[in-house]
Amino acid sequence: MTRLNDEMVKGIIGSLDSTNDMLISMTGMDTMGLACEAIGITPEMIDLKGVVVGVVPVTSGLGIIKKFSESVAEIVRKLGMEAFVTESADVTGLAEALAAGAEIIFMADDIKFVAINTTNGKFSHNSFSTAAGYVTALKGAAGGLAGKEVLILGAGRVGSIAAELMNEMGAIITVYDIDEKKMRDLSAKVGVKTSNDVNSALSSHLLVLNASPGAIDGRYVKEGTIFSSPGIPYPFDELGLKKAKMVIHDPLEIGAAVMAVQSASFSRLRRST
Ligand code: PYL
Repeated sequence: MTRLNDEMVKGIIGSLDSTNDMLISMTGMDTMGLACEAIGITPEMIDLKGVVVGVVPVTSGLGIIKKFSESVAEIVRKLGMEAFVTESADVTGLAEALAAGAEIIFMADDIKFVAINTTNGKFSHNSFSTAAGYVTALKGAAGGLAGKEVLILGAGRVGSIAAELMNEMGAIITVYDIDEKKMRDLSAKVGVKTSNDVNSALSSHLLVLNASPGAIDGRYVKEGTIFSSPGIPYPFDELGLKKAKMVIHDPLEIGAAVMAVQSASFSRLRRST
């Protein structure tokens, strides 16, 4: 998984409203609606009022990313929950969040980013949430994926989960990854087609889920392509942006919003009367 850095995170808090507007115009769903759809519920089915969320900075590995925890807290607040960032990091921060009675605790090291529901220990992963969020965004933007050709760039954790989710939706999937073995393994597991030429794959697909860290060469982008693109760093050149019909991208918001709703759903789903 590619790691965020201070530069990629610094603008998130100020751009949450424009991300929400982008999602409404491109997918027909706001951030809350998309997060709910991604886990198969409707906003009416969950009561987020009064949910207290603790975000704990973690210093392991390459250390704390400036504003990462504050950005997660703000994403959660925008969904209608209360959120705080703990004063301390690591285990001391975890103890602080638990002592404060947080119902959900977010923590991320360089490998995993989780949202733990402290009422029952169930937790949400960023890999699943990012895949589910961006697949849902693509489905919304494309008006459904059943029977449609979709190209997935990247057979890593997000790309693989996206392949499984879209396979279940009846999409006709081709996957490309620079790592042949990863591509073959995913093809064997999910039964998707593979491509060994990213540029010819790009030039023959109008629906692309980009979950890779690689750049996208605009010369091969098909006119009118819809990109649902969690991949970081931002991969598009000017020509690609000109030819694309839509580019759905954010560095953290969609994944974190799905995590927040999914982890809350482990304790806050309204009993269907
Ligand atoms: C969650 C992001 C999405 C893509 N890559 C993931 C990443 O960058 N993970 C590392 C997050 C480190 C956070 C750091 C902190 O500030 O607490 N440990």
